[in-house]
Amino acid sequence: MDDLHLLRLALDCARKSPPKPTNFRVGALLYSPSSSSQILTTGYTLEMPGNTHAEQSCFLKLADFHALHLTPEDGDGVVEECLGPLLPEDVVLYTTMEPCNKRSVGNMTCVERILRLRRRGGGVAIKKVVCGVSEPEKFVGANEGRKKLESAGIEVVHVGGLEKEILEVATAGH
Ligand code: HJL
Ligand code: ZN
Repeated sequence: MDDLHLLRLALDCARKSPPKPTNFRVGALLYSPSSSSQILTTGYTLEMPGNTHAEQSCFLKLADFHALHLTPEDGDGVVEECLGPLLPEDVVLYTTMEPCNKRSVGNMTCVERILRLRRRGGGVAIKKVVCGVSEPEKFVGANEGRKKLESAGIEVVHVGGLEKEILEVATAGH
Protein backbone atom coordinates (compact mmCIF):
# COMPACT_ATOMS: atom_id res chain seq x y z
CA MET A 1 0.00 0.00 0.00
CA ASP A 2 1.44 3.38 -0.93
CA ASP A 3 1.46 6.54 1.18
CA LEU A 4 -1.36 8.25 -0.71
CA HIS A 5 -3.63 5.23 -0.36
CA LEU A 6 -2.95 5.01 3.38
CA LEU A 7 -3.48 8.73 3.82
CA ARG A 8 -6.80 8.40 2.02
CA LEU A 9 -7.82 5.70 4.50
CA ALA A 10 -6.88 8.07 7.33
CA LEU A 11 -9.03 10.75 5.66
CA ASP A 12 -11.97 8.32 5.57
CA CYS A 13 -11.55 7.98 9.34
CA ALA A 14 -11.51 11.78 9.78
CA ARG A 15 -14.93 11.95 8.13
CA LYS A 16 -16.38 9.99 11.05
CA SER A 17 -15.31 12.61 13.58
CA PRO A 18 -18.13 14.73 15.03
CA PRO A 19 -17.78 18.39 13.95
CA LYS A 20 -16.61 20.71 16.75
CA PRO A 21 -15.86 24.41 16.14
CA THR A 22 -12.88 24.42 18.52
CA ASN A 23 -10.76 21.68 17.00
CA PHE A 24 -9.91 19.98 13.71
CA ARG A 25 -11.41 16.69 12.49
CA VAL A 26 -8.37 14.51 11.94
CA GLY A 27 -7.97 10.84 11.02
CA ALA A 28 -4.97 8.59 11.68
CA LEU A 29 -3.77 5.01 11.46
CA LEU A 30 -0.79 2.90 12.43
CA TYR A 31 0.71 0.86 9.62
CA SER A 32 3.25 -1.95 9.85
CA PRO A 33 4.14 -3.54 6.48
CA SER A 34 5.72 -6.59 8.18
CA SER A 35 2.67 -7.40 10.33
CA SER A 36 -0.02 -9.73 9.07
CA SER A 37 -2.86 -7.23 9.51
CA GLN A 38 -0.62 -4.31 8.35
CA ILE A 39 -3.10 -1.65 9.55
CA LEU A 40 -2.76 -2.13 13.30
CA THR A 41 -5.43 0.39 14.23
CA THR A 42 -7.23 3.51 13.06
CA GLY A 43 -8.49 6.54 14.96
CA TYR A 44 -10.21 9.89 14.60
CA THR A 45 -10.71 13.02 16.66
CA LEU A 46 -13.17 12.46 19.55
CA GLU A 47 -13.49 8.75 18.77
CA MET A 48 -12.46 7.66 22.24
CA PRO A 49 -13.97 9.04 25.48
CA GLY A 50 -12.87 12.55 26.43
CA ASN A 51 -11.34 15.28 24.29
CA THR A 52 -9.31 12.78 22.30
CA HIS A 53 -7.19 13.42 19.23
CA ALA A 54 -6.96 11.03 16.26
CA GLU A 55 -3.41 9.88 17.06
CA GLN A 56 -4.32 9.47 20.74
CA SER A 57 -7.38 7.39 19.76
CA CYS A 58 -5.07 5.09 17.77
CA PHE A 59 -2.86 4.54 20.82
CA LEU A 60 -5.83 3.98 23.15
CA LYS A 61 -7.48 1.49 20.78
CA LEU A 62 -4.27 -0.45 20.27
CA ALA A 63 -3.72 -0.56 24.05
CA ASP A 64 -7.23 -2.01 24.39
CA PHE A 65 -6.45 -4.53 21.67
CA HIS A 66 -3.39 -5.64 23.63
CA ALA A 67 -5.64 -5.91 26.68
CA LEU A 68 -3.52 -3.48 28.68
CA HIS A 69 -6.60 -2.63 30.80
CA LEU A 70 -5.53 0.90 31.60
CA THR A 71 -7.92 3.33 33.22
CA PRO A 72 -7.79 7.14 33.44
CA GLU A 73 -6.52 6.70 37.04
CA ASP A 74 -3.29 5.24 35.68
CA GLY A 75 -2.46 8.77 34.53
CA ASP A 76 -2.04 10.40 31.16
CA GLY A 77 0.84 9.08 29.06
CA VAL A 78 0.91 5.63 30.71
CA VAL A 79 -0.88 4.13 27.71
CA GLU A 80 2.02 5.18 25.50
CA GLU A 81 4.65 3.96 28.00
CA CYS A 82 3.03 0.51 28.09
CA LEU A 83 2.33 0.33 24.37
CA GLY A 84 5.78 1.35 23.08
CA PRO A 85 7.56 -1.98 23.71
CA LEU A 86 4.70 -3.86 22.00
CA LEU A 87 4.90 -2.00 18.69
CA PRO A 88 6.53 -3.70 15.67
CA GLU A 89 9.86 -2.26 14.45
CA ASP A 90 8.47 -0.82 11.23
CA VAL A 91 5.36 0.97 12.48
CA VAL A 92 4.50 4.23 10.70
CA LEU A 93 1.93 6.78 11.87
CA TYR A 94 -0.27 8.20 9.11
CA THR A 95 -2.24 11.26 10.09
CA THR A 96 -4.19 13.73 7.97
CA MET A 97 -2.72 16.64 10.01
CA GLU A 98 0.71 16.93 11.58
CA PRO A 99 0.67 15.87 15.25
CA CYS A 100 -0.13 18.65 17.74
CA ASN A 101 2.50 20.26 19.92
CA LYS A 102 0.18 22.60 21.85
CA ARG A 103 -3.33 21.92 23.17
CA SER A 104 -6.01 23.38 25.38
CA VAL A 105 -5.08 23.22 29.08
CA GLY A 106 -4.78 19.83 30.73
CA ASN A 107 -4.24 17.68 27.66
CA MET A 108 -1.02 15.99 26.67
CA THR A 109 0.03 16.73 23.11
CA CYS A 110 0.31 14.01 20.49
CA VAL A 111 3.98 14.90 19.95
CA GLU A 112 4.58 14.17 23.64
CA ARG A 113 2.65 10.89 23.32
CA ILE A 114 4.73 9.86 20.30
CA LEU A 115 7.93 10.65 22.21
CA ARG A 116 6.70 8.51 25.13
CA LEU A 117 6.26 5.48 22.88
CA ARG A 118 9.65 3.85 23.48
CA ARG A 119 11.11 0.47 22.78
CA ARG A 120 12.58 -1.60 25.57
CA GLY A 121 16.04 -0.24 24.77
CA GLY A 122 14.76 3.34 25.04
CA GLY A 123 14.66 4.34 21.36
CA VAL A 124 11.55 5.89 19.82
CA ALA A 125 9.02 3.25 18.73
CA ILE A 126 7.56 5.25 15.85
CA LYS A 127 10.39 6.35 13.58
CA LYS A 128 8.30 7.75 10.75
CA VAL A 129 5.22 9.98 10.59
CA VAL A 130 3.38 10.68 7.33
CA CYS A 131 0.98 13.62 7.24
CA GLY A 132 -1.19 15.34 4.66
CA VAL A 133 -1.22 18.96 5.90
CA SER A 134 0.51 21.16 8.44
CA GLU A 135 -1.76 22.44 11.18
CA PRO A 136 -3.46 25.72 10.15
CA GLU A 137 -2.57 28.59 12.48
CA LYS A 138 -6.12 28.90 13.75
CA PHE A 139 -6.10 27.75 17.36
CA VAL A 140 -2.56 27.62 18.70
CA GLY A 141 -0.45 29.58 16.20
CA ALA A 142 2.46 27.88 14.49
CA ASN A 143 2.70 24.19 15.31
CA GLU A 144 6.30 23.25 16.06
CA GLY A 145 5.33 19.56 16.13
CA ARG A 146 7.21 18.56 13.04
CA LYS A 147 10.44 20.22 14.20
CA LYS A 148 10.19 18.59 17.63
CA LEU A 149 9.66 15.13 16.16
CA GLU A 150 12.53 15.59 13.74
CA SER A 151 14.91 16.68 16.46
CA ALA A 152 14.07 13.41 18.24
CA GLY A 153 15.21 11.53 15.12
CA ILE A 154 11.73 10.84 13.75
CA GLU A 155 11.28 11.21 10.00
CA VAL A 156 8.28 13.40 9.14
CA VAL A 157 7.05 13.12 5.57
CA HIS A 158 4.47 15.36 3.94
CA VAL A 159 2.48 13.59 1.25
CA GLY A 160 0.81 16.00 -1.13
CA GLY A 161 -2.38 15.68 -3.13
CA LEU A 162 -5.15 15.58 -0.53
CA GLU A 163 -4.69 19.01 1.11
CA LYS A 164 -7.99 20.49 -0.07
CA GLU A 165 -10.07 17.50 1.02
CA ILE A 166 -8.23 17.13 4.32
CA LEU A 167 -8.81 20.79 5.23
CA GLU A 168 -12.46 20.66 4.16
CA VAL A 169 -13.04 17.69 6.42
CA ALA A 170 -10.90 19.15 9.23
CA THR A 171 -12.80 22.43 9.36
CA ALA A 172 -16.36 21.19 8.80
CA GLY A 173 -18.51 22.76 11.50
CA HIS A 174 -16.25 25.79 12.00
C1 HJL B 1 -4.27 16.63 15.31
C2 HJL B 1 -6.34 15.86 16.10
C3 HJL B 1 -6.73 17.21 16.36
C4 HJL B 1 -5.81 18.25 16.09
N1 HJL B 1 -4.60 17.91 15.54
N2 HJL B 1 -3.07 16.34 14.77
N3 HJL B 1 -5.11 15.61 15.59
N4 HJL B 1 -7.97 17.49 16.87
O1 HJL B 1 -7.11 14.91 16.33
C5 HJL B 1 -5.13 20.51 16.74
C6 HJL B 1 -5.73 21.76 17.37
C7 HJL B 1 -6.45 21.51 18.69
C8 HJL B 1 -7.01 22.78 19.28
C9 HJL B 1 -7.92 22.56 20.47
N5 HJL B 1 -6.13 19.52 16.36
O2 HJL B 1 -8.08 19.60 21.03
O3 HJL B 1 -4.65 22.65 17.62
O4 HJL B 1 -9.24 21.00 22.68
O5 HJL B 1 -7.48 20.60 18.53
O6 HJL B 1 -6.94 20.20 23.19
O7 HJL B 1 -5.94 23.61 19.67
O8 HJL B 1 -7.24 21.88 21.48
P1 HJL B 1 -7.91 20.60 22.11
ZN1 ZN C 1 -2.97 15.88 19.12
